[in-house]
Amino acid sequence: MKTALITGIAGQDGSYLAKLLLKKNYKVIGLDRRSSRDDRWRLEYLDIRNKVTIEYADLTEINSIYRIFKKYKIEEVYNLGAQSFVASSFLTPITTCDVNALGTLRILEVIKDLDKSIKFYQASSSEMYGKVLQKKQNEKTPFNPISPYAVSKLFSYYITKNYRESYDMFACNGILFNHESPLRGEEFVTRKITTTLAEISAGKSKCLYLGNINSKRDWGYAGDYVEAIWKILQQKKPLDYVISTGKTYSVKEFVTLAASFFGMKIIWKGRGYEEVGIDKKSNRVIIKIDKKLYRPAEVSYLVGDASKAKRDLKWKPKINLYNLVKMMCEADAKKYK
Ligand code: NDP
Ligand code: GDR
Repeated sequence: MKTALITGIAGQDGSYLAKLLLKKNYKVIGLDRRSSRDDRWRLEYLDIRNKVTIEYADLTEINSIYRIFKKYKIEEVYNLGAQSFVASSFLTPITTCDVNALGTLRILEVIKDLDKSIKFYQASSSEMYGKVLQKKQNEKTPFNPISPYAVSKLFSYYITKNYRESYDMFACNGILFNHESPLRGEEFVTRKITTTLAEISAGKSKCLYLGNINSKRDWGYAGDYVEAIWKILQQKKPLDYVISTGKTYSVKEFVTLAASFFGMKIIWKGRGYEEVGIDKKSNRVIIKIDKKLYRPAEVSYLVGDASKAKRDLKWKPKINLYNLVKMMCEADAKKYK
């Protein structure tokens, strides 16, 4: 039985990955920080709350990380813990970098010090491409980050590569494009859309306020993406991989599709901040733009080329956007049935 450590186990990806590793007969240790709220709802949703071992620690405190590595014979580390909300990184750039950039370095230092045979996975992000320099982004595309979050992730990307090359460590980056699920945090746009439309449809809310609805993203399903994460650490050589669907859609297209699952047909009228979405059946404005939800710098277009993952990992996404949105809308609608 292998032992794996997942940082950020209470998050969306941490929970799905824990479920996958348990299925593969791993002993799963989860690094989680203490919270006054019970934030283990995702582990409960997947029915694995009592099947993983939770250790309290914080990525900003190296001693707490050391303690876990000394207590268990860890063989694989999946570093998923992060301040993961891009918009917040403009408000708390220093904390974001402490957790997302230095947090990675702290783990790598502990591994280098204790046992260099431990395999390490870093959760890198398509946000690192930022204001994109190539139409479809792959492992060779130059990075051009435009948020504190993206800069913090770029540090981690390079420090992971640097430890691999300098110390012969099995350290890899997965450059994952956006991936969603019913377990996605409600602050991210997809889940904000599906939860608010469920509320509107149940008469609990009147309007969905959004920022830049023309942004385009390559959205996949988190359950598919954690399989790729695991596969990256099972290869013979430590390498970096782009994980994506290869298709891109605007936030507006996501809203229109999600609304259809609630029996609404959206007609878009106006331009810029004045643009609204009207539900044709009720003839009510149910989508409005809120200027405050725009970011100081906007990543307006992302689409990934995962050919390398397809070739080496034999990985491809199983769930398309239609089925992903359907799954999320059905899960959120259930609350009001
Ligand atoms: P989530 O925000 O759902 O999960 C992140 C987890 O990290 C949370 O459980 C959070 O804990 C924990 N965390 C935050 N700060 C600390 C800290 N100081 N010490 C220890 N743990 C901490 O993110 P996802 O599951 O969606 O993403 C997983 C990783 O993948 C992240 O690193 C993210 O940046 C990256 N990524 C995600 C993509 C996506 O589309 N989902 C795409 C590309 C990369 P708490 O609950 O207490 O806040
Ligand atoms: P992103 O995800 O920034 O791509 O980062 P998010 O869902 O927050 O935004 C996607 C796009 O939608 C636009 N948008 C809004 N976003 C939010 N959150 N709320 C709104 O009301 C809104 N209106 C429009 C945004 O401007 C953006 O263009 C996610 C995170 O999971 C990161 O951790 C990860 O690294 C990247 O995906 C890949």
